[in-house]
Amino acid sequence: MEYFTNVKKVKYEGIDSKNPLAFKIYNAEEIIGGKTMEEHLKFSVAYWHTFAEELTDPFGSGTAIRPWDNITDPMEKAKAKVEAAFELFDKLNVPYFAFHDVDIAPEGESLKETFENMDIIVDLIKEKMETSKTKLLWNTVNNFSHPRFVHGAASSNNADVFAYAAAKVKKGLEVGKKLGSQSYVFWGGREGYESLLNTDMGLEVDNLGRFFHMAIDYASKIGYEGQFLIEPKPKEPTSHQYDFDVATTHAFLQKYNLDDKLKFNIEANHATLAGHSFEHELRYARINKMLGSVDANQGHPLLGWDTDEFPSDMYATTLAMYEILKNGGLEKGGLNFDSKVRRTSFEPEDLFRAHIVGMDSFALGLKVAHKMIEENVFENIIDKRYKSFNEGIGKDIVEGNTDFDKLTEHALNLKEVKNESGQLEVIKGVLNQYILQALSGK
Ligand code: XUL
Ligand code: CO
Repeated sequence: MEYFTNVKKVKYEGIDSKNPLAFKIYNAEEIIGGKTMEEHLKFSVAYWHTFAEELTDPFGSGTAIRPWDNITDPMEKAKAKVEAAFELFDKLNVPYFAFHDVDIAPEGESLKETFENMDIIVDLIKEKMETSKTKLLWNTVNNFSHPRFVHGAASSNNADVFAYAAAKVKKGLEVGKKLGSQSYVFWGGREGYESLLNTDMGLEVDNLGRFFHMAIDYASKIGYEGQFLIEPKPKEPTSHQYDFDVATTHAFLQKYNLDDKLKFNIEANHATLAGHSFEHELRYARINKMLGSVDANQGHPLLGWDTDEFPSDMYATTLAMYEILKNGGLEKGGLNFDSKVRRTSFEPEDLFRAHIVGMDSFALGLKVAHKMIEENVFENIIDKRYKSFNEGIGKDIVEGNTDFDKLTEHALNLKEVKNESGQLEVIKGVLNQYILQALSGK
């Protein structure tokens, strides 16, 4: 059965196309620097936003119109969504998808029944994957929505909840192994606190560390080979999440000897909620060799919450692709659209239109970033700006051949301290030029 009857296979029509159901820039087979766009970008559809999202907001109920709306039995609905999902993956020609356990199968009366429901749907997904090009980028479990997780999961005050969360992650790793997920993601959900007045922060954070170690041990026990990823987010739903941002989470991973076992899954809107730019979080992870994957979206500049918009800001996608290319790609990660259509974009076709804009925006970012790296644009600017560290006293500093006595002697002998302009406006103009050139097909 066909679910999205108004959409045919989406094609690349080029920059002058006015068809909202065609790619303007993303041309999967086009070679950029020896790899196809598809290989560079590794796009992934998020099952939750695409097949489980009803488009509610804090002030209103769901508006989404979906082809499976009239199916009432939860398991039948879940099966229909799998069929619809693989149709969408095929029509959009996306190589990956990602899900939480509860996105794909309904929870049962007991944990046992929940696992049984999941087994049925996982078997169906496995069967669909056999004839589809689309692979599982990552899977995770939702240890935050159900009321049992009201006080958290691995950082809950209730040990039974800790055990329940562990059982779900154990199952998630088994599912990941069965479907060959490239990575397994931990997003903290409610791993944080509402108030310090009733919180044993030391115990909660230690328990989180214990939880990760047990998950890693179980993965090696069953031979799961995916990359573990942790996804920082500063707040929401808690007022403070323990995995606040990359720097905070890096310190947590180092403290609990986990920094060689996990990498980061970085989400644009989480970066901005933390008061950082997307590229800041990517850079921080990259320079620490911890950049694993990306949740591609963007926030609304005027709203203070996680709006998860589809990415359309070409500056952000260019600077993100710069970091990703400098990282040598994302290995077992990819660009997962943790993005949802606006509540006002409620038609089923909007799911396609929105992914197309996101894919085109990142394809443009890839083109621009690749050309700028090939021509050493930022590298030349930065090399020149730091040239004082290549000789004389600067070289002594970076090589560890000096001390405060020698530095003071150097400073006392200086006739004047000369600085040069950083020319940031010129640099932004150069970035504009590269974006405009890429848009005009140069
Ligand atoms: C929540 C969020 C999650 C994670 C996976 O803000 O980003 O969807 O990506 O649990
Ligand atoms: Co995310």
